[in-house]
Amino acid sequence: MNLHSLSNMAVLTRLLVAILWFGSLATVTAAENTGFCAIDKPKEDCGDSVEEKDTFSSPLSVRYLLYDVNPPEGFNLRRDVYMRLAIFMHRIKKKENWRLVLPPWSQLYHWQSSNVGEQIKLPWRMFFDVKSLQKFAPVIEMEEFLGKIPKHRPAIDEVYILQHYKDMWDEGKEWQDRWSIEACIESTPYSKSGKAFKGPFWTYKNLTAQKVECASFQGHATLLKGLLNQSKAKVVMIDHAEVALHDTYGDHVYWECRRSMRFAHHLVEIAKGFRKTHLDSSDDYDGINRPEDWLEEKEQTTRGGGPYLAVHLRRKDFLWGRAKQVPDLQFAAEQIEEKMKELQLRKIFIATDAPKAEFAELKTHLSKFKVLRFEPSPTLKFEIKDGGVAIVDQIICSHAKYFIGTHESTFSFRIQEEREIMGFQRNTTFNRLCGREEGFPCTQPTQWPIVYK
Ligand SMILES: Nc1nc2c(ncn2[C@@H]2O[C@H](COP(=O)(O)OP(=O)(O)OP(=O)(O)O)[C@@H](O)[C@H]2O)c(=O)[nH]1
Ligand SMILES: *[C@@H]1O[C@H](CO)[C@@H](O)[C@H](O)[C@H]1NC(C)=O
Ligand SMILES: *[C@@H]1O[C@H](CO)[C@@H](O)[C@H](O)[C@H]1NC(C)=O
Ligand SMILES: *[C@@H]1O[C@H](CO)[C@@H](O)[C@H](O)[C@H]1NC(C)=O
Repeated sequence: MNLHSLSNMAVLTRLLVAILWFGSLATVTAAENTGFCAIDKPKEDCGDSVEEKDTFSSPLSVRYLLYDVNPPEGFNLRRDVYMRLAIFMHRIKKKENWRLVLPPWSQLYHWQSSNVGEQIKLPWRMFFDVKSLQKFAPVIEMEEFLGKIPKHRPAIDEVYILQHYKDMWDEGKEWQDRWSIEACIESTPYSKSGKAFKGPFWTYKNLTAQKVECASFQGHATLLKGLLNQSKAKVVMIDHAEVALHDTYGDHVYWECRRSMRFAHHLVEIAKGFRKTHLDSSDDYDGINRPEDWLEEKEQTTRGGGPYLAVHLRRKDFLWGRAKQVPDLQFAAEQIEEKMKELQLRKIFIATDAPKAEFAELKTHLSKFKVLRFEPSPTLKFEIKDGGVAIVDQIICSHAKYFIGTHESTFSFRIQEEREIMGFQRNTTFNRLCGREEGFPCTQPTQWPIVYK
């Protein structure tokens, strides 16, 4: 990466990040009112005066749904769990006054950089455009929720830890939607301390809950309605929310929710800068047309894309977790070279969690081509953190003429979805590298086509 553009980019990003941080509270509060608007109504019609008069105990006032996910899950699986709950909230938002509180990002297993400051309690606006999310479901950031709770009570009334039924895998057991409050099957990280329960709570040490119970659960996110109905609590938290399944995977509501998950502007701008400087790519040249507002998106076909091949090369834990389907560097390079010749391209963009030495080795196998990786300056990396770097990688991959992912990586899946939204031809999107044992060619990923209403 050339130094001049790097420092320009760093300055630009610092500015953007500063705006983001200092403007944050105002932005979230202003945006909140749109949370309960019907999507088709003009903004002025939906000022939510109930919320403004809200005292915490008033019966008219809103209820809050908090959630957390199995700790080892990665960022991109967590995005999927968000969708299940957001779609549930979307379905009930006209009838019930819930807010879904966005769980801050804390201590993800894959976020291992040591020189980027503490990676805990990171708000969603560092990664996503929260206003855009709010056009689909009534979501708010954790800090806004925290600002509303009176200090004299435990912040959370009731925690329900979802667990699978013990007999779920029993033979002959028919699948049916069901849930029930039951004894916890496994030990939980919650413990009583005085009158209240302490727990992980996204690393907020001062948060407590009044009640913690386990709920055996088998079914779709909408089944949570029953659980919420039997409770009068104002603040309910669902832990292990990943146990609840998608209502319908891949229908038009799924895709509306997915389209509302626009990335934070500052990350899109960083990716734009990189594409322009290093890959001769911009939406104009590449024939990519994406309205500012996801509500205005329509079905489209893109034949363009940036003049580069993008590869998501997942390494680290996938090397033993998916040993058969993940290629060694030499074999990955062979597959990439073959595709480069076919497509007659000169530049390769690699998104990877590989350490520097592995990337350097890969480059030696591909010396005929220009091989690039997004490497932010220390200052920029400090600001956007591991999560931001990964998103910039995803944005750059999603704009390429041709994309090759890694077998069963949710990181790759999210890129494929992004490309579906932009309307790329499916044979340029649903591709993956083959493991050496499988040989080349190998079974390619299932296609999940985008659906509009
Ligand atoms: N910057 C960057 N980070 C990556 C890349 N691939 C993986 N990572 C990191 O590793 C994490 C992988 O976890 P997920 O996002 O859940 O995706 P996954 O590949 O399905 O991995 P598992 O959750 O472990 O199954 C990402 O969130 C990133 O933090 C990459 O290409 N670039
Ligand atoms: C807990 O601490 C956070 C800061 O870490 C603060 O924003 C919040 O208001 C506190 N909440 C309560 C209930 O004291
Ligand atoms: C939840 O309660 C509401 C009204 O209190 C009722 O209309 C609805 O049918 C209930 N839903 C479930 C799933 O129990
Ligand atoms: C994808 O398929 C279309 C026809 O369905 C074909 O015209 C096009 O060349 C293919 N693209 C690639 C990169 O294979």
